[in-house]
Amino acid sequence: MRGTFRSVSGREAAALTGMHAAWLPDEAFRPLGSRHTVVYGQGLLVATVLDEMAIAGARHGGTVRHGGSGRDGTADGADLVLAVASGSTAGSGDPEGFALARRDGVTTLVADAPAGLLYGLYHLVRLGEAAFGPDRPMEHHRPALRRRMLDHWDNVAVHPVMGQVERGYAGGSLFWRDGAARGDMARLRAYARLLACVGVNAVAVNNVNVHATEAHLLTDRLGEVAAIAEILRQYGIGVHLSVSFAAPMTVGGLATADPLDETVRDWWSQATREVYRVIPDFGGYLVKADSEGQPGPFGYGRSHADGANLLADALAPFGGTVRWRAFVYNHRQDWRDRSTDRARAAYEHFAPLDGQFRDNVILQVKYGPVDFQVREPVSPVIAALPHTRVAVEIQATQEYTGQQQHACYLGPLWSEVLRFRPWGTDGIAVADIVAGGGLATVANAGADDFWTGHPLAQANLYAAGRLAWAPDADPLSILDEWIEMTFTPAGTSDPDRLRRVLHAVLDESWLTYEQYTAPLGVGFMVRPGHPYGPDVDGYEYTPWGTYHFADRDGIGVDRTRATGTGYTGQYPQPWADVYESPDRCPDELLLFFHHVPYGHVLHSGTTVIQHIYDTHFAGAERAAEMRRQWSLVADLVEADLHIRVRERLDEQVRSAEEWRDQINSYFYRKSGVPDAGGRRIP
Ligand code: GCW
Repeated sequence: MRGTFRSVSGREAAALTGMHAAWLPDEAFRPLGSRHTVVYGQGLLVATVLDEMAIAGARHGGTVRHGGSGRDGTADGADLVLAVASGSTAGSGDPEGFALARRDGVTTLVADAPAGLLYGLYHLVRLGEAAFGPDRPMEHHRPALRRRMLDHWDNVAVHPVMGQVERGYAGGSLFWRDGAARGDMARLRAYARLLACVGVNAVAVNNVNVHATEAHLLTDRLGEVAAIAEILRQYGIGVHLSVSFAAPMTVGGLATADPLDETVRDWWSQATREVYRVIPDFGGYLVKADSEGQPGPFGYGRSHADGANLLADALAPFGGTVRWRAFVYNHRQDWRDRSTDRARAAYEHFAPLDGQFRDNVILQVKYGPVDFQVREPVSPVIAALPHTRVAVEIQATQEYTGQQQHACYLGPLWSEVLRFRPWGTDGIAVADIVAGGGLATVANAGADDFWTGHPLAQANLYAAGRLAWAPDADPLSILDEWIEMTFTPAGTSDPDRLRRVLHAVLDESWLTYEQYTAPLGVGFMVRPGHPYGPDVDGYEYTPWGTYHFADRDGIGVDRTRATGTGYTGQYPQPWADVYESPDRCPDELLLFFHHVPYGHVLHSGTTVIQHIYDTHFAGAERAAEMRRQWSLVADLVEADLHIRVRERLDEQVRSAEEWRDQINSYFYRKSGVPDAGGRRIP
């Protein structure tokens, strides 16, 4: 029995659309595709599993049989059994989980629900032949985070400044093109399949900055959203829409968007009812309100709880969720005003509202208090609302981490965030706090032939999904998985060299990027607007609230309670005191929390100024070494992929040298302190 659609394999997707396969190349299915498989269960996602297996079987010589809706207990000559068995004791108790065992030459995967079967299938693909070796005792798998979301900042109409995708570095949008739906369903299906493979179960299809055209997706252009939902549904992914708080006025023609106004409440109820009529499994709304020019409840003297609850009430009858972003701050700050601290803003706005949000509100918080910098402390907001569901937001699109020109594997950064324990070593971790709210990742894929512009940036998309499923996973093991699933090294003439080089390029690439850009957690120092490349004072006298305060004596932002902005007081103990003290504050965050003289000695034993010189020389050298490493695998990967990465590494090396020289020169000129190593500072 087959579904009414046919899924596409990696190679087919590439042939259909001219795109390169990402992870899940056909070869990855050989271990499964060469087996005799019986599948039990019914429903859309079971049909997807059957399709995957049928294609793999046809390619690799195996067979697949649909055993019907219920498992009758026998494997019937099969060596792989994939079964949905509701209420089964073998199940995991989670509709997305599965149990796996191998006995007497039969590998059996049992899920409570079809979604678990699909995730189990991709788990088997990752295991490869290991799933068919010696007996395996029963293992249970389930996602640690319930909601594993990708937020696309895609515009429908090309925005005059931000383009088709805001902060998009991967070609156009997979969903939209020049004001219309892109309509490339084969590509969309291939994308959905990649996402399901890493466990993503929710996608927002438009930018949180909702412009005029995009506002209509909620109403008269809902059909275009439904067409996307139709594809994503086949891979267990629920569609979400970013909506404008002003929609009742801009698309509804009302005179107000006041959340306490009855006509406004009715408007949202009606609009939402229509959404669910057209898309019954619609996920919910994502809202950026009162932030960077977006409308919100403040305009009516109402709170963000009033605003979020308005939408939550409209969604509740249908089981939908409103994701309300905590990214609210004054972007028209006077740089002369030392009492305002952008880092404090989200906590000040939201912590007092704890307990006031409806159950179907998720407060979506950026991982750091400022804005997706290469190094920030974990946002204190995550720990400040015990009675509110909280999600943490990370940025796969590399706005501040090299814009997919630079190789920068962010798995280790995100892993640190998810493992951070706001109440110290005995307390729970961020991953525990967000178990219900989940992880939301600003997406980095687009219409680019390699999906992500920089082919190695695929690793970030992969890791975002896998870390949401298993926040404790080692990010370097995730990288191993991605390498195996993408490059099938075993199929090349020198698997070890290929693996070694990919690790040499990516393992420490996040720390390398940190080394040659803004030092010790101080952030920014980028060109205003597009924020790429160095500009030490680029944001220093702007209204954006992102300052470093360097003068001839020292650098850094005093965020202490004793003498600074008081931001350290937003943390529970022990961090409130650890960050308060320049002696206890971790080196890598020193300048985020403290203004110190250039001669301040770090725990590492070196002075701040010497650290700046050393890391910038080292970072640029490491970028050059990444490029050298990559040159060693020209014979092991597709030629055009090799060239694309090489071109990007050329740019990374150039840019890293530019960063090195601008930062080093700037601080040498400010401080007058020479480099102890006597190296050339222009
Ligand atoms: O970092 C900033 C970006 C904006 C973005 C904003 C946000 C979508 O520069 O482009 O807007 O964050 O997260 O809302």
